[in-house]
This record gives sequence, structure tokens and C-alpha cells, in this order.
Amino acid sequence: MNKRAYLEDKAKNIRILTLKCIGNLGVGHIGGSLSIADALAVLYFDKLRIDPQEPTKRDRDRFILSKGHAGPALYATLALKGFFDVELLDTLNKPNTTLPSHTDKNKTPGIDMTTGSLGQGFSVAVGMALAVKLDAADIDVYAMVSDGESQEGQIWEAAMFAGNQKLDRLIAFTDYNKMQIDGTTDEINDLEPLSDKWKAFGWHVQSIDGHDVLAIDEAIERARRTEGPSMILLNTVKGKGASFCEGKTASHNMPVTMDMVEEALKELM
Ligand SMILES: Cc1ncc(C[n+]2csc(CCOP(=O)(O)OP(=O)(O)O)c2C)c(N)n1
Ligand SMILES: [Mg+2]
Repeated sequence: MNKRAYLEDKAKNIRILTLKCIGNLGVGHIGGSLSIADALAVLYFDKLRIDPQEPTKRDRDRFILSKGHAGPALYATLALKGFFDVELLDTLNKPNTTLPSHTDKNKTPGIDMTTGSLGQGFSVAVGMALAVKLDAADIDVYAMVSDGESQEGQIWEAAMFAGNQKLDRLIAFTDYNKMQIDGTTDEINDLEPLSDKWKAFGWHVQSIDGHDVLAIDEAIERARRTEGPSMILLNTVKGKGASFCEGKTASHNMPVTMDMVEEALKELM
């Protein structure tokens, strides 16, 4: 199997498990989970130097899901990678689960930061990348930010600091699905010109198709070669891969029945 087919297969399986676990619960952040499946596939099945047997190893790459509400997609990825059994996904957000709807580093092996309060995870990623620089450690720090989240002032405080500190080992993504809770980002608080904003804060910026696994792969390699922090704008579609929610603002946090999941699985297969 070539690299594209391998990574696309991983992304498909991330989508399948994400749909199943949210369908099993009956409600969830399906839109923003499906939009990052391709980036998660590339990160976890090609880039991150991590060991599912040793999730807290000091010298490992870090991934911070700053848009913590997309926890289900990351749990699906971690299960596929072998951090825990796939069956555990059925406990998503149920009483006493180790898989809360928003990611929690104290509950789930493989989660590098507790997130959910938008803006905060990205600041932690910047702090980690500063520590990496001070220690001259061989660690890459990745962060996934969402577009609605990018309206938080905290994002830009951290962006300014990362640019000024020239944090080479920091690679961030924006899941640019152009939708947030109440509508589209352009009607609520437009981010454009987003590339220029990140450049002005001292970041190397790329804007790519966020559903093209090889484009994501190549963008990460370019980001690793460049000096200073890197932002990769992933042009995505909210709810990508399941027609009941694809491209719909209502997909943000919606009821999902097993019938809807069955239909979506047929489309994906
Ligand atoms: C500080 C903070 N304010 C509000 C919320 C509630 N909230 C959860 S997701 C979300 C916005 C979702 O839009 P976006 O950031 O674009 O996420 P995505 O489209 O990737 O799902 C909001 C306002 C929150 N989690 N944290
Ligand atoms: Mg969004």
C-alpha cells in the first residue's frame, strides 16, 4: 500500500470509530471531530515519535488538541494507535469514563494536555515549545487550534510570544472549517486575512487542503525545516465524510443516532 492509501485508510478508520462512539452516546461534537481526521491520521501514523506502551516518556513529541471538544476524534486515533482498547470508546462521556467529551491528561493515556476552555491549550503548547528550546531537547510540539477558537485573545498573546522567541519546534494547525457554534466565522467575527495575521506575528505560514493527507504530510516536513514557529492552515469542511453533518453549522454538537451512523458508514466504505 502506498503512503497516500495507507494514511487515507487510517483517516477513514478514525472517522468510522468517531461516528460509532458519538452515535453510541447519542450526541456530540461530530462536525469538528470529523474535520480533523486527516490531520490526526498523518500526525499519529507518520509523524509523532510516541510509544503507546510508554505514553508519558519524557522524550516524546507532544500533540495538544487545543480544540478539546473534538476529543472523540483523538480518542478514536489513540485507540487505533494502541494506547487503549477500541471497546473503551463505547464509554465516551459516560459516568466514570476515562474518555470525557473534552480531553483530560489526567484521565486518558496519550492525552498530553487537558483542554476544552478554548485558547488555553495553544498557550500550553507554546510553553512546552519554550521548554524544549531551553533544554535543547529533540522534541516537536504540535497543536491543533480551531477557527472559532482563534477569536480568543489568548491565542494571539501566545502567538506573539512564540514568534518573538522563535520557537522552532512548534508546529500549529488551524482547523479552518469556517464554522463555529452559532454560524460561520465570517458572519460572526471574520478571521481574514488569517495568513497575514500569523505572518505578522512572526510565524511561517502555509495554507493547504486539510483533507489531503499527502499535502498535510509535506506541509509538516516544510514546517520542520523552517526557522521559527509554523502555522499550517488546514482548509477543511466541518463534518467531512458524513452527509448528515458535512458542511452544516448544526454539526457542531448535535444528536447522532445509530441509524445516522449506519448511513454514514455506508458512505465511507
Ligand atoms: C473559552 C471558551 N468559550 C466558549 C466555549 C464553548 N465552545 C465550545 S466549542 C466552541 C466554538 C466552536 O467553534 P470552533 O472553535 O470553530 O470549533 P470547530 O469548528 O473546530 O468545532 C465554543 C464557543 C469553550 N469551550 N471555551
Ligand atoms: Mg470551526
